[in-house]
Amino acid sequence: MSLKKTLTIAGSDTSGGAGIQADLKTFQEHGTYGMNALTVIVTMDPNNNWSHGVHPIPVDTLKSQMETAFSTGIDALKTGMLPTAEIIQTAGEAIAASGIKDVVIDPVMACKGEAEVMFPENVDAMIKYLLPHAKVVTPNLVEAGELSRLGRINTVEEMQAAAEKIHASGAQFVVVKGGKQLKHEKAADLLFDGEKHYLLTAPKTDTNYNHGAGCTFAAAITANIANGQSVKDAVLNAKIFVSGAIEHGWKLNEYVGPVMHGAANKFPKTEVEVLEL
Ligand code: PXL
Repeated sequence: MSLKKTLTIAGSDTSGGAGIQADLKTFQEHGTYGMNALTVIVTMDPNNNWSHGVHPIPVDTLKSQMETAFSTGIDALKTGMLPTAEIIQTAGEAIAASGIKDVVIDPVMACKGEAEVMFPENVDAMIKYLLPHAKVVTPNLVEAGELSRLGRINTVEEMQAAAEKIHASGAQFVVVKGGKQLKHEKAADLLFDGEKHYLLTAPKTDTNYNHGAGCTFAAAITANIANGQSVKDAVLNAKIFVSGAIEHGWKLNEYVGPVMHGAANKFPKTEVEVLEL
């Protein structure tokens, strides 16, 4: 028996909830074979409020990892935290040269709870080197505002406008995640396929234990596509998966509560509604 091969080009979250840890756990839950090319190691200081240390991996080491992984014949890949413009360019060029089409870009710009340091050159590099190769891109509201150059996004209408601009930069499908900031009675995400907009809604979970939700969502989309689902089904099923993970989020310590990555496969499934706008 063989398995679909899924790759994450992303950072290590030493605390285990986000980054490659979330991706590999999520790949496993979806029955795909997970591999990774590491871009950065993120540590957390227990003596200084869990503040994050960011330790990029040398570009040549990243290139060697991607060469290893690509040589095996990857079915689908995702990207996560790419800490510098040089690493974004390196990853984007390698993905383009690989010819892999099922590419999910999670345009991570900052970790939740950390000051939102936005390096303008990273945003420029994502637009130039990643979006043209994205089958799916999954920005949150802040990231969608940056990638679309529209600035602050607060409403579903603004999510639609941002999705259209990001699509025009080359991403085939755009998923704008409403998250907690969106003023909506449901947990709402927008899917734009280049023609139609769909709003995906699930009941809101009142929790702070949602660390790693974005990575888990994008990894589930990647695995679903590798398993042969259409992008629309992949996104819908990934939302069901991540909603379960968030509902069962838990307290790791006084600083962080990760999602429970495998919850959707253990507990009753969350209902997600799809509305064409
Ligand atoms: O949640 C965004 C994220 C992605 N990747 C890595 C992280 C984080 C946040 O902590 O550490 C490696």
